[in-house]
Amino acid sequence: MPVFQPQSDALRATRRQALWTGGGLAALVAAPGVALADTGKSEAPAKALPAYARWKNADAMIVHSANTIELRRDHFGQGSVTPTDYLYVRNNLNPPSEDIVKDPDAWVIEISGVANPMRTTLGELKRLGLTSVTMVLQCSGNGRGYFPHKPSGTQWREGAAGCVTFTGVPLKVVAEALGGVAGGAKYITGTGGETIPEGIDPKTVMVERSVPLAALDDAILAWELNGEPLPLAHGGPLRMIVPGYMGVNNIKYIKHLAFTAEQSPAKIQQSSYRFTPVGTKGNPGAPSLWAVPVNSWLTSPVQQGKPVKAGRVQLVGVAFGGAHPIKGVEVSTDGGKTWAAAQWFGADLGPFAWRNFVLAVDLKPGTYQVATRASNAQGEVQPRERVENERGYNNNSWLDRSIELVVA
Ligand SMILES: Nc1nc2c(c(=O)[nH]1)N[C@H]1C(S)=C(S)[C@@H](COP(=O)(O)O)O[C@H]1N2
Ligand SMILES: [Mo]
Repeated sequence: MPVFQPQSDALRATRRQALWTGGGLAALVAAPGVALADTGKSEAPAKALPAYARWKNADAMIVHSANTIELRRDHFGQGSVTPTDYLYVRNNLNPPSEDIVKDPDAWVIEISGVANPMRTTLGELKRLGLTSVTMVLQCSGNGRGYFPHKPSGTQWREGAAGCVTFTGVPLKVVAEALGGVAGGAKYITGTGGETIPEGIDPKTVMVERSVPLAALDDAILAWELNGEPLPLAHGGPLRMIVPGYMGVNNIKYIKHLAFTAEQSPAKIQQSSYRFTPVGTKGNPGAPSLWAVPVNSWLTSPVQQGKPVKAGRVQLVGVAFGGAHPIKGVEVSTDGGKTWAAAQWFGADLGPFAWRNFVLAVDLKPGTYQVATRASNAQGEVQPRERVENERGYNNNSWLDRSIELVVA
């Protein structure tokens, strides 16, 4: 039985980190007893990976807590797909026991809101159909660490995101096999398989999310990640995947999938993951964290303060269009005064994937403010400023992610 440890806001608040200083942050975290600028509290030595994610690449990850693990900005690499041991982890509750991935085909899922509701197994789902999608998986709080009002929650920088391939059955095929979606359904609602402790109103902690029925065109029930059985850390044995939607909508260890007339009554749907002005609580009337916004960031070189050799420099990064395909990305070395189009490199893995880009520049010794700005097929362009909001969601400001490059 997993031990229940809800991540209270108070708990998370104590984990706030010092202002980002590139490699300097790692040094701070690694040094015991260093006082951090914004809390005055001392941070323990770098935390170890939790047991369920021990196989992650420890050098590549920042362990904020047992349930929040981020990829370091200088470890994104230059491949088109994020290796599974480099993919961030975010759990709202402790994950279920590792036992549930021992016999994946035996996993039971209940499907309702169709003409013929039923309980079925992963083994049976595998007989229905097969598809793959490569897509950006990103936490709504990615970039929260830049918000000046210090929203509660993990102070992610760039690394609560990855581009990965999920394989499974199209949800549409499942719905058709069960006689079609019931009349009046407006949402697809998925329920996570975590054990809810007794004595707590399940609605306050359960991970149950609803997305608009339109997502049925692309949604899948997935059992493979990057060509391997889906590990527990990423929602194995079975996960609902909703390409183009923020991380939270991709329900891990899904045990119930329902086509519903209303959105889930769970707190995580009704008031958490809502976009509200600073000082205002989440509420059902506020926009839900669904669509992924257009975004990009430099991934190399990003060692702030560590000089780069003068001459030819390859500026490398990732760019994605979010809910719409990526169209272009520009790079500035003068803090956004002038921009130059970067080149794509690597594979184009479809409308929901990110793409790697490079711009070769000749730099004389000096200090440069390097920024990247993506645009998508919908005509949306990454804004200069973040849109302030209470919980620090959806940061796609190019200014926040710009870096100071010292060339010597
Ligand atoms: N069952 C369940 N599904 C979940 C979560 C969770 O806590 N429980 N967290 C969500 C959030 S907030 C994010 S950002 C992603 C993280 O996916 P990852 O850990 O595979 O990177 O899973 C989502 N799906
Ligand atoms: Mo998230």
